[in-house]
Amino acid sequence: MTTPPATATWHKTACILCENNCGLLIQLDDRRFAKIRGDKDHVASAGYTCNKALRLDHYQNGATRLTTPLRREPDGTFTEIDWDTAISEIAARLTAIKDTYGGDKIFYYGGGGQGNHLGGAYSTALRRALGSRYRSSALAQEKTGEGWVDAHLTGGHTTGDFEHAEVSIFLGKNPWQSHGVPRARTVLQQIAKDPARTMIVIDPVRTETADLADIHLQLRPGTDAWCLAALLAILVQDDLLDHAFLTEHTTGSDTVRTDLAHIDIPAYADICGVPEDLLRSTAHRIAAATSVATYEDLGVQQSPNSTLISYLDKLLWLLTGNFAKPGAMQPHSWMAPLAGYSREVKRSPVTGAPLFGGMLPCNAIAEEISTDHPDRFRAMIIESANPAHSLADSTAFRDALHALDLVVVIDIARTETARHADYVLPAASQFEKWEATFFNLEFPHNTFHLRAPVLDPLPGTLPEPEIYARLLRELHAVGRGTLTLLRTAAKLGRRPYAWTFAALLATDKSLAGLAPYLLYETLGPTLPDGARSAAVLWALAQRVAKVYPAAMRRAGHRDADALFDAILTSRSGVTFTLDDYDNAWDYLPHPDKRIPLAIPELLHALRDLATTPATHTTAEFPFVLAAGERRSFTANTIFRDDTWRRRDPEGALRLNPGDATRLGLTTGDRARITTRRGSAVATVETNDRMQPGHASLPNGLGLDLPTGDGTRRTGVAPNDLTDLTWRDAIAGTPWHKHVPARIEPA
Ligand SMILES: Nc1nc2c(c(=O)[nH]1)N[C@H]1C(S)=C(S)[C@@H](COP(=O)(O)OP(=O)(O)OC[C@H]3O[C@@H](n4cnc5c(=O)[nH]c(N)nc54)[C@H](O)[C@@H]3O)O[C@H]1N2
Ligand SMILES: Nc1nc2c(c(=O)[nH]1)N[C@H]1C(S)=C(S)[C@@H](COP(=O)(O)OP(=O)(O)OC[C@H]3O[C@@H](n4cnc5c(=O)[nH]c(N)nc54)[C@H](O)[C@@H]3O)O[C@H]1N2
Ligand code: SF4
Ligand SMILES: [Mo]
Repeated sequence: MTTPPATATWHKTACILCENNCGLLIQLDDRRFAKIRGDKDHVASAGYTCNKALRLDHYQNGATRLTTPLRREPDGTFTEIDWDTAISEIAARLTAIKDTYGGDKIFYYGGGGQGNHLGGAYSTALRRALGSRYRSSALAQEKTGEGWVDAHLTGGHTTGDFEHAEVSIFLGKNPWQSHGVPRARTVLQQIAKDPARTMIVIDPVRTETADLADIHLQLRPGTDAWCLAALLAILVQDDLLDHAFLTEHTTGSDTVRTDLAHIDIPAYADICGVPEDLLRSTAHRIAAATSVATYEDLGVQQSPNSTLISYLDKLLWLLTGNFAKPGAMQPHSWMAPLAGYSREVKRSPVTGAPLFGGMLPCNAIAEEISTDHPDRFRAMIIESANPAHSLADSTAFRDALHALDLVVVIDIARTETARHADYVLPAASQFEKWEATFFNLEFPHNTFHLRAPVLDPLPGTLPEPEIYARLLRELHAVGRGTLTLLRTAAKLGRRPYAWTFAALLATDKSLAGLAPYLLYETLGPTLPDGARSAAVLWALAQRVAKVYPAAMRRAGHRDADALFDAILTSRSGVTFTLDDYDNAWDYLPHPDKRIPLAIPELLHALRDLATTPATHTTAEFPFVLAAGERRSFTANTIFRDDTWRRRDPEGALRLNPGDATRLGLTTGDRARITTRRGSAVATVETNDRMQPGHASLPNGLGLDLPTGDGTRRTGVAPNDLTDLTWRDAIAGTPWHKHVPARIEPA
């Protein structure tokens, strides 16, 4: 790599590896990323990055980038075809499926990863044109249970104010490695240094975050429900509740208290393996704090009883009055909500699985396809996701893909999923197009960052908004007259455009769902710097102005157009809403502005806990395997290049030293892991962070990367080991962190 000249430009962009999307500056050397550093001007990250962002050249210039559409032939091989052929054939086949079976048999998966949600915002128009009704994404294997609980309680997602919290609780969350909390390592170190503040980590593993904690509840894996129920019972039985808050701001607290009053605390302490004294002192510390913030993540959301746990987590801060004040939990605005928040739940057509947040549980997808039920899905469009690797039971999912009449994959690389597609459409990378995420989850100031391209698209690739637009053009989704009218209005200015747009939608309701496409085709071309893909943000800015008018004005935006212009021109992101802690109440959808605490189904599950099995291992499968841990060199399957890893290149199987000795294994040995569903071989790392009986494998390894004549795999693909039936009884979210397994020398 040659050193770029001193005058080389720093391009403003953001990291695409986790939801924090830290602002970055990148210097190019031709198409390579020569230098990467944090963007100090960035509205959210202010210069912060972690170790992973500096390796992004391995994403941009990875060896498996696609540069032409591919079509699978009857003999299984792929032919390179041109874009026009690909678009017309796909449109024809989608139309045939729609006409034969109904558009609702076309299932959509993905629509965005950790860095790219702009394309997904246009996918809704294609789905509308096709009559596609069902969809899912990775959210339906982590956050949908929590979202349903939120829908009942605060009506939407809440976020913790860890910068100011006196007590911070991380429940099945290792922010030192996985982030989620903005500028996580800085914030964690500040908490650890301050003797007045307390960090509580609830995790079976002594994680890097636990190393910084004041209190580590190192429970037995999968027993969080009992642990949290015991903490809540102590709050109730020792009368540590915030009665003023409960009376003024909630309903149903008596019902909840009655259930918690009966809990046998010593028995539950015993089940979760945490000393009762420690649970008691922890509950008292929480109750004494002026503010408490919590973050629950995969350790509980991908473990048994996850929806119940989400409820108990939220009761912990609600019963202690930790809402709508500095350092506590807050609702927040959205540029675009990532999921629906509804208490009412529709069901899937074949298995009747609950569509929490409007999404099919990931573990149910294969079952909705691999059946002869007349309502089975017939086609799947997959964008920005690698479900053949990331969904439970990869074999079952691959079989499901083969049972479909049509699979279209839109990706930058020839992924494990793309290999099973009928058509693969090559997307421009996230640094080659206008991009943004809707991970805008903060309060009191919430930010949004539209990123300009750092370089031109790799020849042969297209941004997703253009791919969706080409399909919609081919489908003749919108009449030419409508488009001409809007184009003319766009030339006259934003005002006339807004009026025309509103008038058209009012006269033809069927156009509403196609709005992103209309905007792309008509407003898009008028936007500066080729920012055509940003057109949909104009509608989202209107939404922000309508739903959060005061918060938007406090953030300095006069109206929707002013916000839209600020988004278009601010290369380090904008604050789009600014609130005060009191404004949190404005976000509650309930007419009485009180939080209804009692959720009957979940109180039922709480009562059942006394008899719910807490152990899922057997003599045959005696270990609990956490299949998919976040480590310093994991990033889902975004990097398709093993050389990005500076450490742990094979993604070791971590084992407690005592277990390893007993099995005759030591660091560097090869061990076979067997589950009810599959088997794999990994390299062992003995690690005293693990407790006996618990083992972990990292997330995102086991990719099949091309060699000259075939593929090569490093590490274990975790979903070779998982099973569709290991899922939450309520939300259907998987038990990836709780896979009964056998381990033996290989
Ligand atoms: N480095 C890195 N960062 C990432 C990602 C990545 O791939 N790599 N992925 C991003 C994504 S998509 C997500 S969703 C987040 C996830 O972020 P996290 O949820 O923080 O990630 P995990 O490591 O999967 O799980 C968190 C913790 O759960 C613990 N755990 C396992 N079993 C149990 C249990 O029974 N109870 C409890 N209480 N804890 C348990 C594990 O020991 C682990 O420390 O990370 C994001 N950030
Ligand atoms: N066993 C187990 N399974 C898990 C987990 C676990 O902990 N254990 N974690 C789960 C979680 S929390 C998550 S979030 C999922 C993540 O799994 P997925 O949702 O499948 O997403 P990623 O692995 O992030 O893959 C993103 C895909 O987007 C592609 N891509 C990157 N940039 C672009 C672009 O600009 N355009 C397009 N079209 N494509 C692009 C990448 O090549 C890749 O194929 O995995 C889940 N699966
Ligand atoms: S914290 Fe997340 S977004 Fe920020 S640099 Fe690290 S991986 Fe990228
Ligand atoms: Mo995730």
